[in-house]
Amino acid sequence: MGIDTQVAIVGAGPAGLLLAHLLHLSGVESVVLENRDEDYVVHRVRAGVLEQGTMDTLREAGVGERMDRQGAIHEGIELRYDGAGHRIDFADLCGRAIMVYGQQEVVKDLIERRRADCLPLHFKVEDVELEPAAPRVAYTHEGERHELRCRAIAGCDGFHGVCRDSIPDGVLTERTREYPFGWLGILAEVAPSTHELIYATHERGFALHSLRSPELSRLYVQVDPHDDIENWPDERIWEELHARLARDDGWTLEEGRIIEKGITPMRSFLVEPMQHERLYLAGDAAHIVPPTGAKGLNLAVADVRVLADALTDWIRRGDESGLASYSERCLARVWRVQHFSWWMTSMLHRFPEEDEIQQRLQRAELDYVTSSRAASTMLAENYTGLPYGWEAAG
Ligand code: FAS
Ligand code: PHB
Repeated sequence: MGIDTQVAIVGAGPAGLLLAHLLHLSGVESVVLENRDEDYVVHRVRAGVLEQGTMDTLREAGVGERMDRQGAIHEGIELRYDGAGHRIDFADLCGRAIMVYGQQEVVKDLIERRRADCLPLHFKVEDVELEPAAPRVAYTHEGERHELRCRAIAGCDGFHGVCRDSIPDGVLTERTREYPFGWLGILAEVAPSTHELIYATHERGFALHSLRSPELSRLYVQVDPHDDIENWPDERIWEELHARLARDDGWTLEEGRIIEKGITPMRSFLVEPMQHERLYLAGDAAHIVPPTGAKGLNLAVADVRVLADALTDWIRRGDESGLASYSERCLARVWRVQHFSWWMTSMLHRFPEEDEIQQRLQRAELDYVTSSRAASTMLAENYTGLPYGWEAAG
């Protein structure tokens, strides 16, 4: 039976687009299918922090030039509580850094490269159906029904996609934890009031001051996950940010016009395994982490690095061992990142049902992390991202 492409990739987020590009660099053909239109995909405001490994991956793949020109290298973050700031110095503690560069910019760079390479990327596809065993993907595009016969399918369609759900019941084990809070995120037209990210915990709740550019600030406050954004006029958002980010030395937060705001629920989620037949899940299609550790996008990159190598070894060299161990290799990192994201979230958020002991335990953890080199090194090396292959180091 003939095939129409070697790999069918469902989803044009960071996972799908980067996978397509890495496969192309290895001489493996793919078709990317996205159900939204391009404008939606390139304007969705999401992650903002790239780990050292993600930076290196984009540079090595030849799609990091604008990131290096427009992104900002950060060598630390601040933890803020009780009116005092405590810097976690990544460069000193682990010799690595992060890059602040919006996820939508990464997606734009990857789409631009896909176009420049004249490779198939279809937006606004509908009714995607897949058969992991065939393998084939059927979809409707511009009013016509199509079928893609392929060697493998990459499910990169995010948490709400169709790929994970196309796996029969009983194959996957789902692990999930819902948190009793969400994040209200804003994008504000104001120069950031800080040069580095500030993670603040306060009796009123968590707050984060992140950045997007010299003119754009990205900020978050912890809210009830079922709250409605209509209950949050701009004035109320700024009031909470001022209170939760306050520092005793007179530091001030500058306000600006809010051009985007929304509430995101918070969960830890993953499936085991991350594959079935010739369908391989990557990124949010396979796992979700609370954004406190700035890991979601970076974990997607780590998955597709493994998947691109494994698919190339099989398709180009007939070596299927990488695909056979795909889930096991990815899940070692996924569980480490799940733990780190849970740990950062638990240390910095207020829990509705928490008691005095819980609060004192949190404070003890924060005091230790901000005073012990060993404890702050653990935070630094996880936040900047453990080296690829760490999981195999044993
Ligand atoms: P994505 O969800 O990005 O991409 C999946 C793509 O598949 C989408 O374009 C979708 O339209 C498409 N798709 C879905 N169903 C389809 C179908 N049936 N057919 C075809 N295409 C389909 N992570 C961080 O590290 N820091 C953050 O601050 C942060 N903030 C976030 C805020 C929000 C509101 C959300 C939802 C997530 C946030 N994340 C954050 C996590 C986020 O960045 C993800 O980890 C990252 O987008 C993962 O990339 P993908 O796996 O490619 O999934
Ligand atoms: C962001 O800039 O959007 C961001 C940064 C750090 C996080 C989460 C989100 O932990």
